[in-house]
Amino acid sequence: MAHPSFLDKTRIYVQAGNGGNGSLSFRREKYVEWGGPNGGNGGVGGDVILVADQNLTTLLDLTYRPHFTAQSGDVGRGWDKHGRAGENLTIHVPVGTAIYEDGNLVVDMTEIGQTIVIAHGGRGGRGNASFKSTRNTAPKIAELGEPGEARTLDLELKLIADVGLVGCPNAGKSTLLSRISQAKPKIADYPFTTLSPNLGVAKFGDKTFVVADIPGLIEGAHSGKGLGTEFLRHIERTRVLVHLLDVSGFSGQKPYKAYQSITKELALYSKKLAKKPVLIVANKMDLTDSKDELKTLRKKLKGKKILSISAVTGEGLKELTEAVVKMLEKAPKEIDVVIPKAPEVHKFHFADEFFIEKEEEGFRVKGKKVERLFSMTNFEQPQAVTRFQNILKKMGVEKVLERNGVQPGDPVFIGNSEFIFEPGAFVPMRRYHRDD
Ligand SMILES: Nc1nc2c(ncn2[C@@H]2O[C@H](COP(=O)(O)OP(=O)(O)OP(=O)(O)O)[C@@H](O)[C@H]2O)c(=O)[nH]1
Ligand SMILES: [Mg+2]
Repeated sequence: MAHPSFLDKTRIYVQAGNGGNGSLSFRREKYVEWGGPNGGNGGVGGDVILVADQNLTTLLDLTYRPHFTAQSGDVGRGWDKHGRAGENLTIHVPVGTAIYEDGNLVVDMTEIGQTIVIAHGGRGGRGNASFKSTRNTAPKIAELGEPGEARTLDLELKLIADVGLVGCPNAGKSTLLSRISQAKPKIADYPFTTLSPNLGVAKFGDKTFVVADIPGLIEGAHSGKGLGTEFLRHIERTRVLVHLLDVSGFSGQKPYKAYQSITKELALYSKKLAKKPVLIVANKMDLTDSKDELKTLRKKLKGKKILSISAVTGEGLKELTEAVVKMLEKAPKEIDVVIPKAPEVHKFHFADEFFIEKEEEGFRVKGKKVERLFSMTNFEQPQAVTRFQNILKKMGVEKVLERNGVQPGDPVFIGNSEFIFEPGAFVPMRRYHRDD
């Protein structure tokens, strides 16, 4: 099970369905000149949903087709007919995929069948029937559907291997992998032969385990030296590490020194790595000086268990796989805890419903409620504009703007539109276009 062109990162674009527009319609009946309003509501847009699927092992399918759009809701119609909801769109990702947006972790898809709505469909706009009141018995107002959420997501699939092979370049990691599994990694007598991780499935008796062979580590790997960091994260989720040491003396580096520097690198990279159970393995025992070097190493490591093998002749490999299986039986299963991110704190946060930001050219009103109200208002309808202005006023947007020094005539931005501030009103400057 070799992964020669191992692919574990991709970017996708998801767009939830827009809500359908509400309908503006009046009953027309014989003998009744003006019937009541009967415009139905628009349907809600479909969500984009992610599901962790154990049958997938790469992100390849998503790379070929990175745009995903859920269905929009239908528009409402006269005779109180509501629009149909848009269908959800489900995207399957491999178990173990981490989802990021703007560099922040959104969710870790670690469990089989784990499901998350990653982009919410827009609300359907209300039709004019639902605006009927005693004060306004013939409302000429219908909301637009709310646009569905759109997100750009970075997906990262961490290799889920049981065992991570670590060691200096040239220690014989790839050779070992090729001997205990079907994998056929590149092997050569120079450092950094392995450029990206190789996976292999090893067996002992009826037990199997997945081994990840990563590029050799050097001092400073945790801070990006060599090929280090890029690949250390691949072994962060392994349950056991095999630390391979070249004891032949040919490398020029003493095995104990190599052991120390790699152990230090792992600890500097993450606490998680530092805590993993490690099996120390001396390799290249077929070479002449190896026995002496191993003796010295044993002394320095004072009683720590060290297995000795030759990845080339196969000596000691059975004992090695057996020891790994035993360690895996004892090692706890990885339990991933998803820590929810603390919500971002904005500077001018006055209320949950909205906040004001000073921009170069004027002020911007932000916030879920305000932005939703904005996107669902049809600015072609005078009654809708009045309603928009009234709601902003009731929410206290005007007061807060004034406290921040807004003057009559100043531009105020909401969503993709500009308004001119006047006491008691936000006068829309430009027509609002759905596709701006
Ligand atoms: N004599 C002898 N040579 C070995 C043994 N294991 C590996 N080698 C040799 O050591 C060299 C490096 O082996 P690799 O398996 O490529 O080493 P690696 O640790 O994967 O190296 P990088 O990928 O560069 O980090 C090759 O020439 C192998 O043939 C062994 O047990 N005995
Ligand atoms: Mg290698």
